[in-house]
Amino acid sequence: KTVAIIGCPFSGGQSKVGVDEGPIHLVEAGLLQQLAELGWQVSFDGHHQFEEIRTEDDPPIGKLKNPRFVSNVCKAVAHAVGEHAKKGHLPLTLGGDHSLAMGTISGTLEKYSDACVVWVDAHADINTAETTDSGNIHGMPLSFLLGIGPKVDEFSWVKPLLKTHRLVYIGLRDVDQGERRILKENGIKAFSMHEVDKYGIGRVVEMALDHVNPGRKLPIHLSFDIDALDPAVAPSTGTPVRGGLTFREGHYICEAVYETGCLVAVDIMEVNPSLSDKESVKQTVAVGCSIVRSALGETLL
Ligand code: DIR
Ligand code: MN
Ligand code: MN
Ligand code: MN
Repeated sequence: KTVAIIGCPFSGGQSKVGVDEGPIHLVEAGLLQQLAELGWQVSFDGHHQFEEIRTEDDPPIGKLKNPRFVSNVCKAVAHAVGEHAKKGHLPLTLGGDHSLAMGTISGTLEKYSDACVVWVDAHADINTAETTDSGNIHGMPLSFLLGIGPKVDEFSWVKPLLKTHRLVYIGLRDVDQGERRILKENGIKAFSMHEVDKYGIGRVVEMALDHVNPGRKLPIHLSFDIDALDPAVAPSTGTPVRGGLTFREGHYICEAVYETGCLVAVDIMEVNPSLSDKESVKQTVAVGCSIVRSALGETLL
């Protein structure tokens, strides 16, 4: 079994500097050796260099910020993920901001057209070019993947191959009005922190998987935004929201997804080492590594 590391130092999908340093810190913290110790063959040929495909002039399209740069980067990432997946490797994408998931999930769907997505996040990341307040594309990747909202020429390469019933959320607690409407109108299943409190994480993960993957036969793409975790657990991230997943709840989700045997791709996103003090950064990077280890089979016993 081979895990292909796709390091994506990219921050163009949101406005805070530093999230592009996330993948560098995760690798420097020893993530690759840790995965090797779990028995994985680790393939890594260096972080992607996206500056080369930055467009000179990238004015907003409507409200969308850095649209050409985000599009070019995600297209390159889709290709990288797709190629690794076709070799039978498990692509592990290190972000970078969550707009990158437009690329990673497109890549996964190239190889596994029936893949489902488990999206772990404080946010729904399903705004459209119309509903977005911020214009930050990291709040929008799912609308493009699902084909919801107005078409944007620049993103025409993103095929709307993801079906609403193949997407499930865990951890939501900061969902915009427009996003609430989209979730409702499209019948998209979401387990917010309210459901985590009500049912406990064990039942929530079981219900989430029953929804997107009833027979546990479909490939699973796990997209994990570190801000799903409580800010006390993972403080160094661009848009922290209190009332998040505990350390164990976050790890449990990953362990349970790994146990299905269906996992084909993982994203770990939004670790921003330039936010908050040195200890907090160290803690957040360490949690990012351990979340990934749980998703790739680390057990407690
Ligand atoms: C907000 C924040 N919903 C937006 N989204 C974030 O900008 O669309 N996603 N922070 O991770
Ligand atoms: Mn590679
Ligand atoms: Mn996100
Ligand atoms: Mn988020």
